[in-house]
Amino acid sequence: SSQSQPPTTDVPLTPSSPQLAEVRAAIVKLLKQPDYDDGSAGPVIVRLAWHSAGTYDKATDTGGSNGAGMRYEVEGGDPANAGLQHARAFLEPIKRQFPWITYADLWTLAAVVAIKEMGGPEISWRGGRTDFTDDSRCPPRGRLPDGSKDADHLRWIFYRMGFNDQEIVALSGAHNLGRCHSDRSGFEGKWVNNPTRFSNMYYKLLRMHDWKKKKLANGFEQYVYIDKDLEGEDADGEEPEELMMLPTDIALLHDPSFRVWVDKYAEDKDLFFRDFANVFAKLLELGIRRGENGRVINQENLESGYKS
Ligand code: ZEM
Repeated sequence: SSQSQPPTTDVPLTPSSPQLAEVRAAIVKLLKQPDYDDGSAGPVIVRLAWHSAGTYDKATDTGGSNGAGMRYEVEGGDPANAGLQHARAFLEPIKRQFPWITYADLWTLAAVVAIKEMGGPEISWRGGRTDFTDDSRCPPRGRLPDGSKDADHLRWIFYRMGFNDQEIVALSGAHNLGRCHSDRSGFEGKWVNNPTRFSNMYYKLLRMHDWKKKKLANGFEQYVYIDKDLEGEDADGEEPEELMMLPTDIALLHDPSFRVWVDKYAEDKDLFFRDFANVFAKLLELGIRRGENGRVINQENLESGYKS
């Protein structure tokens, strides 16, 4: 049967539980989407999880992945979140099949499963998030990074969440995945040739090429590189692919403290995988308070009658 039984006692808390294994398997199945982008729902799902968590503000202890506030217009309608409705729509059948899992858990778990499926590291994940029942706790707009800005902006945004320079560079390695869409962010193109394969290629390309500033028809400025060997048509008759970097990606290259980590990750894939797994797990836990035995004890969880 396709309908999973709701657990009798509580939401499963550990990824090893049989219920979560079922959800994981269902997520794996839906990742392949031949008619969407580069054939995978993975990248946009990773971005959904990141934007759900990246609203965290350490000083006020607000935002973060608990609540799944992006279902509400006040957060989902933030221009920074344009396009993420596709990721939510991909995951909707899973929510219907496993009604006991919260959106907040599903979005974060799906990203972890997608990264692994795309060849990335195993990332530790813990469940127990609840969903807001109204938009009163949604974070204000404007907390997510702006790709047209510089190193100071990256520090302003990511220090607010509690990350350091090394973690900023490691997190940015997610740009191995997916692409920019001019109708979502205004930027256009992908960072690496195979955007559905998790690797450290992003750092290698960042260092390897002479990135040239390019102004798009919509006025957006990004950096591009066209592989000289691929000019005209290559041996397979494929069009040459123009790769891109955001101004914030290029900032990692030119800031001396960030650059140390770009170099390390370009040269050591295992180190990148380890550091990325750690920092992505940390991202997904921002603002989540857990009591003994791992139970989430955020106020909204207690109010929703979530048993402890
Ligand atoms: Zn991204 N990101 N991001 N990012 N990102 C885009 C796409 C993706 C920044 C940014 O402005 C943009 C992180 C950090 C930062 C992903 C994951 C993560 C796009 C293109 C932009 C403009 C959106 C579009 O047009 O569809 C900036 C400035 C960042 C600061 C460092 C972090 C951290 C991420 C996860 C750990 C992913 C997977 C994508 C590809 C999405 C897709 O639909 O293919």
